[in-house]
Amino acid sequence: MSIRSDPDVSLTANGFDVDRSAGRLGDLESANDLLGDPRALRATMQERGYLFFRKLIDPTIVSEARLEVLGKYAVLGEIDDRHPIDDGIAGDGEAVSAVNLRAFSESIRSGYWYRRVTDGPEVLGVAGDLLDGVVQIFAMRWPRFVRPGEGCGFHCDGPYMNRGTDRIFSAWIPLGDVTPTEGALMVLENSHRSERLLSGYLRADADRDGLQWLDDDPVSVQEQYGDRWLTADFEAGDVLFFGMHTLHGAFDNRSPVGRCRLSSDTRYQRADEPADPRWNGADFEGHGGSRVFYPGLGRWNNADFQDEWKDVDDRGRIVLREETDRDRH
Ligand SMILES: O=C(O)CCC(=O)C(=O)O
Repeated sequence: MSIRSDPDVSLTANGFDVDRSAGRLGDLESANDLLGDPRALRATMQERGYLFFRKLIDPTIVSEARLEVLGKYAVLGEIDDRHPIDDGIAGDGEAVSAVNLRAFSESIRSGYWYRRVTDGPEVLGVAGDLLDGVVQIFAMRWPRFVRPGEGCGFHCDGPYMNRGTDRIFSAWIPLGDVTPTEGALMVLENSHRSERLLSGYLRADADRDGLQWLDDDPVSVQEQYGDRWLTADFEAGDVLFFGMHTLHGAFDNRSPVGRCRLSSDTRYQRADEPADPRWNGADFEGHGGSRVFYPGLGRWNNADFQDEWKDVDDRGRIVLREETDRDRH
């Protein structure tokens, strides 16, 4: 494949090596030539299970969003501002346990430039073409700050999003350049056609059925559900859309310079179809309880590393769970 990732830094996902050979790892194919042709966009999404656009959004808009978000993480010490903030170099995160994480997380999701990216005409336009009607974005938005050493398990979005309709598309948007060694997204080619997923996992409801990540091992996932892993050297302005049945995850962030990966995932559906109450409405319920979306910080060696949602008290401050046997190993 053509990714620029440093050949000396091995690519891993969830700590497992990812095989770089041509039969195992390939490039996402650009769909830029289909922009403005809704029928072709729909047909190609059905065929590929994803649509990848280079520079769908003006990179200067994405850069504004990046600075807006990283500046807020710097306040928590999560970014080391002895380097330029835009470099996204990880800090010690000392303030995380002391602040109101609920208010912090809301401030990221409601930021002007962040919303300009996720709710802008470029992304809504493609979503509208894909869904052939007026679309709305899910009220919940998932900005992700992924520190060196962190990643994301393999899953499909369907079981997490489908209590309203299953006609939903996710958009994964890098907020800045993101190479595979820095934790780029990876989608499994042809997984959206996997009978095995369609007849089992994809019928589940993540919350009612207590789903964990489907798997951690990129090779075993590949052998069971699809073909090559597909990825890219993502650049500011790029957008990757995929459907609820497309299996995906992320490379571990192994940045040799300690750079954090910043990205966003958001979901879009038709405005005239029922919406999943977990993520929609004024006071959406999420995964229940008093929790805040704040993935990562595995070095705290806490069960929350397995979980992207942190328990918080009534002032929004993190409540760490008891360390479990599993965390210790
Ligand atoms: O960015 C990531 O690490 C995971 C994103 C994801 O799972 C999604 O977009 O559904």
